[in-house]
Amino acid sequence: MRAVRPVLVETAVVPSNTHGTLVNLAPFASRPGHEMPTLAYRSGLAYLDSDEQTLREVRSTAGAAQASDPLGSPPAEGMRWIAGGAFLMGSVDFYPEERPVHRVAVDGFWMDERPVTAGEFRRFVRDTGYVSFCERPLDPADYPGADPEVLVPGSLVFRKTAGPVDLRDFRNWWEYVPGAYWKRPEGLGSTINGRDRHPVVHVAYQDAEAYASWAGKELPTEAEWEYAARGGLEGSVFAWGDEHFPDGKPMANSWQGEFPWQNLRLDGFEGASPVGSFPPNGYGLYDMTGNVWEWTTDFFTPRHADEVEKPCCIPRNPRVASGEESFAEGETIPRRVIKGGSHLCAPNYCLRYRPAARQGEALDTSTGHIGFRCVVRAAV
Ligand SMILES: [Ca+2]
Ligand SMILES: [Cu+2]
Repeated sequence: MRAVRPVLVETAVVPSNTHGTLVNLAPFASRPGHEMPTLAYRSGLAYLDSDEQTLREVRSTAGAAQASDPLGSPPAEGMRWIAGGAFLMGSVDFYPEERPVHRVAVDGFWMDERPVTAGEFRRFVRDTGYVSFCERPLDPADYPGADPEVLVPGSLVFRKTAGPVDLRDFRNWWEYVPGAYWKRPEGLGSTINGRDRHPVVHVAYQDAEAYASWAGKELPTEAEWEYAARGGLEGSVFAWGDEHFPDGKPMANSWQGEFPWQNLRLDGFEGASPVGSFPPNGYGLYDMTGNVWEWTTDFFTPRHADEVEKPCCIPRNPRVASGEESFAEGETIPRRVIKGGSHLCAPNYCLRYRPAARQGEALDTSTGHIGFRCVVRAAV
């Protein structure tokens, strides 16, 4: 595996995109980015960004990943052994919530090579009769002041706009669609026919958990997810290195063009793509970035833990188990971390198809671009 030097971008630029122009990163530090709508907007609450924080920049090197043998054969088909090791988690070059860079160690684990697909989720539902979160009626008590009309089962569906819109208001492109759920991704009348190999979407956190436990698996922590997504490349911008489109080749399903109206599809896909449509990362994992966001078990925090100075004290298998810091301003539903960005992430709006990128997503919220994959931890 080729190691790439960490890019500590002083000049605030990323490698050239396919048009050969440089994308200035300075605006990203202050942009809200791909803020996820949450159900709170039903009650008319304005979404407010937390202020950018002045965060300490920590630059240090992590210990090299220690290779270790997988313990036995894969616990299920389509899983990869990710040998444990230490790595630099986070980034100082993009959004404030990715800071500071700090060393973290994780033990080895098995990870799904691909996001869970709609076909796999269908098997789970057939086997268990599971009713997903967004198919269930909503309790008006949980949404004080909400219009009863929107308190019907449904999910958030992306609608491409006819032209440029105000990027500060996600309601310009997200629509709450009654009847939308994993099997009807665009609402009544839509189906997943022909999309069995697409990642399952419109899954809330508890749906991902329910699937994982049915499969005898678990959801990854944010640290495990990011370590795996980096594929052994220390400090790289993307899961495959530092070039946006190496040799002009798209490496993930993102959005090229001006979001949310102009989708140039240079990667071949207008929306989600069948899992495994792009090359795997250094650990043999597909679609870690782009395509759909993936749930992790950690509660969201507006920033990472500080770097510890002493190597003895590097956090091992860290978890954020308390939701206290996770709330978006003015909201009452805790948020967990989602990773990897999606096919809706575009440089003009949200450059989050990167291992370090992270966002909080409310536990009661599902959308057409969030899915998940599972892990199995080695028995200790
Ligand atoms: Ca695309
Ligand atoms: Cu995004």
